[in-house]
Amino acid sequence: MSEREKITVVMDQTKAIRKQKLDLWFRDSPDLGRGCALGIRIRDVLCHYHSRFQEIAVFETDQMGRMLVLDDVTMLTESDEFAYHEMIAHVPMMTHPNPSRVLVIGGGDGGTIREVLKHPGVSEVHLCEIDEEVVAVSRKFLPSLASGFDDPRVRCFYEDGALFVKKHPESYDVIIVDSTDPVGPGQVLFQPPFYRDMKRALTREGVAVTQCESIYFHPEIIGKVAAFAREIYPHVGYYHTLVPTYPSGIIGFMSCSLRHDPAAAEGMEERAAGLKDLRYYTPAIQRAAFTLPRFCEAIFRAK
Ligand code: SPD
Repeated sequence: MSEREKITVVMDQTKAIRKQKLDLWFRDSPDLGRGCALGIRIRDVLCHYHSRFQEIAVFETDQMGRMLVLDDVTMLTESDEFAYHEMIAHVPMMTHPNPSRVLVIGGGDGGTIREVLKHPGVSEVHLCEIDEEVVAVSRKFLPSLASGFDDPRVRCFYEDGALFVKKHPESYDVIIVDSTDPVGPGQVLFQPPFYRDMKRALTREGVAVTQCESIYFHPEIIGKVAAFAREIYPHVGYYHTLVPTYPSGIIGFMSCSLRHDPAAAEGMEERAAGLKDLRYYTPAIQRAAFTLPRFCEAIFRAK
């Protein structure tokens, strides 16, 4: 049976489930959530199948809009994705004084690209996503996220992100790693060699930002990444955003900058005034997001 035929079978099964009008709940994987898992009520299964790389599902939730799930892990819901995508994109974009060439690794749903394209100086955005199917699913079921894929400045590469950065020295002003969690193939994106390769792929005033989990559930990961990142980059900081449908309701990012301090970048107010349709990001939030609670400061600074 071909991949496409298998998808059709699964779609038929999900249609049968719909007809039964069951009380369906999606429960996030508890593996990376200290045994806690958020439940979200599902109204409909819009798509569910295995790509070459992972299990992909899109649900219509009861009250949180559509939801993208990869390998049982919540990637986004339409109701709160803005808080994640605005913060992963605008913080590095504002830290660099004039970002033009941008690389997004992962992020096949398109939410990060949508935000990057709001910056008028951007000339090229490269998306390196290992799984072409994530882009296809997003185009079909999540049009409010996928709007940037048709922009002429965007070019998609369906490759391994860790190998891609190695091949592009001194190429990008900003690199954004919008990855899944450090399990399976995503693990290399949380390791020192990848951080060193990203540094080589940045231009002189370059800024890289990586998805770096929750201060409540993943202190070991954050502490480990911060420790090796500080040996590679002159300015390293950890900042967070509030996303109710992620485990613990909070998710953070490691910011690695070659020249500029993201908590003290200049000219942000004027540039932010020109960005359309912001719902979460403000320059004041950018500065404040780097201020960590006492217990987290200790994790971040630990060797
Ligand atoms: N624990 C899940 C983290 C998921 C982060 N990436 C989400 C992709 C949204 N563009």
